[in-house]
Amino acid sequence: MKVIKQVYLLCVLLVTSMFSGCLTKEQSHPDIQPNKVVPSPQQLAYQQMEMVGFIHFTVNTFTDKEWGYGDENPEIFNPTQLDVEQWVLTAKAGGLKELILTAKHHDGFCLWPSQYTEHSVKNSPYKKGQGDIVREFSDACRKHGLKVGLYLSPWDRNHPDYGKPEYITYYRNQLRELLTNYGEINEIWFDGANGGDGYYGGANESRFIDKETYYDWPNTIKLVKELQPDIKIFSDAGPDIRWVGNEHGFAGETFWSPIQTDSLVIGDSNPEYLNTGDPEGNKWIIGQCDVSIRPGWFYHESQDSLVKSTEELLDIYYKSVGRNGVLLLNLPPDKRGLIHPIDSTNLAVFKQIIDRTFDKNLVSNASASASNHRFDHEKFSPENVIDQNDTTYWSTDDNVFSSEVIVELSEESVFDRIVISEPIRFGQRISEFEIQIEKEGSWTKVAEGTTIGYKRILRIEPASSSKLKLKILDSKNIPAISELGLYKTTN
Ligand code: FUL
Ligand code: CA
Repeated sequence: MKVIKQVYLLCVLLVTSMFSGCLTKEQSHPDIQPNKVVPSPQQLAYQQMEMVGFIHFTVNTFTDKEWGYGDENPEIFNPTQLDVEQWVLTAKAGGLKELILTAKHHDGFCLWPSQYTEHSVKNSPYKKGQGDIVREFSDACRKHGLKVGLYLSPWDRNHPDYGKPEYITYYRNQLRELLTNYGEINEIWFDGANGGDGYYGGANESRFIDKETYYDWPNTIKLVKELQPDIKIFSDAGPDIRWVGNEHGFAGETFWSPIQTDSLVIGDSNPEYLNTGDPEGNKWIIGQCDVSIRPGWFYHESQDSLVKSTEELLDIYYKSVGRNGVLLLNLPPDKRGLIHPIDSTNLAVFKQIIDRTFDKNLVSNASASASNHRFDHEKFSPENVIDQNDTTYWSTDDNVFSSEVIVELSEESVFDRIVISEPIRFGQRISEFEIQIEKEGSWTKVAEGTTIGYKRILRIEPASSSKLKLKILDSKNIPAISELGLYKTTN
């Protein structure tokens, strides 16, 4: 009897140990507890695009204006060499993963033959009134693997009903057209500029609306999501993507993705607040840094000498993508319907420099250690920050909010760019950090910062060392780092 019991116990032990051996890392060590506010999978995919583009094109291109009054004769819209593939290929060569077209700007002129207005391409000489630029654009984007975004200005200086409830019906009818007839739309852009003087069907007057109530945004947002469940909605206040409070393409040095949306009104937000975000925010809303490659959003020949240089574009990149934002760069086609060669050249060279800079991560063959690592388990090992895999991460034991990771390179190397990422699927956590390098046996601080988020890129003077220390000084939750990369710019 005793022997049987012993054999039985042995079997039980064997089976349990066999099973625990089979347990995946996942089951034995669950991931860290996410923050209350995290991005949706759609937002995560959007953030990973890093750079997207804008195409501002309408009657303004032909009148040399930035804001059309709404009284333009559709016959002036006559791009003789329009080539949407040229736009898309230019954007693609520049590393942009999505393009957003101004289907309708404040002048109310529609680039598609909307059935609800005569103020559109159907009354222009373009393709003898048979053209549909939204169709051409969305087809070309998809053909070349870019996501499609559309801008539909809420303010309409042409429409006679602007300011009355009837206009909201008109606006929603147009949204319905755009979001049902053109396939999958990845982003819709709601501009905050609203109300003022305009043509308004011949009334030629000023009309002002109540920003809080006029558009009934909650129902418009509901309609958009019904029509396109995975779409991301941009406005200054979200709900999926937000403005960063300026049109220079600069996110704040401190930049939290969450913001407090309870009392936010679309079209009436506080730029300073949007520029830093809020660690206590109740919603994750991606920061999108919009900027034009030229001084204006629309093409003006007089600005051909003022196209942003590759150096300016690089600075914008570091202040947007490098600060946990997504860069939205505008490329305005000219009267022919083509992006000017100065713009496309500067953009392409910018992208080549980015690619060259971030081609070789100096941490390959490095090793990493940390002052604390969660459960001393490999799932949270400091080695995970140098494995060049976004999904693996280092983290600390519960209640350890400050800690440090040391990366030791296989040989002394020169670097001037440091890239750090948090695994933001668990939320944004780190609020203060510094970087030190070892030089002749002692540590020197070379960079410091507050937030990290999806990606933080630090530009430093070229430094030569074989050891680097990332010190997390403060964090809103136990810290986690998915990647740390070191690079050297080249000429
Ligand atoms: C602003 C608009 O008024 C500009 O014309 C442009 O479209 C820019 C992206 O947003 O609010
Ligand atoms: Ca990793």
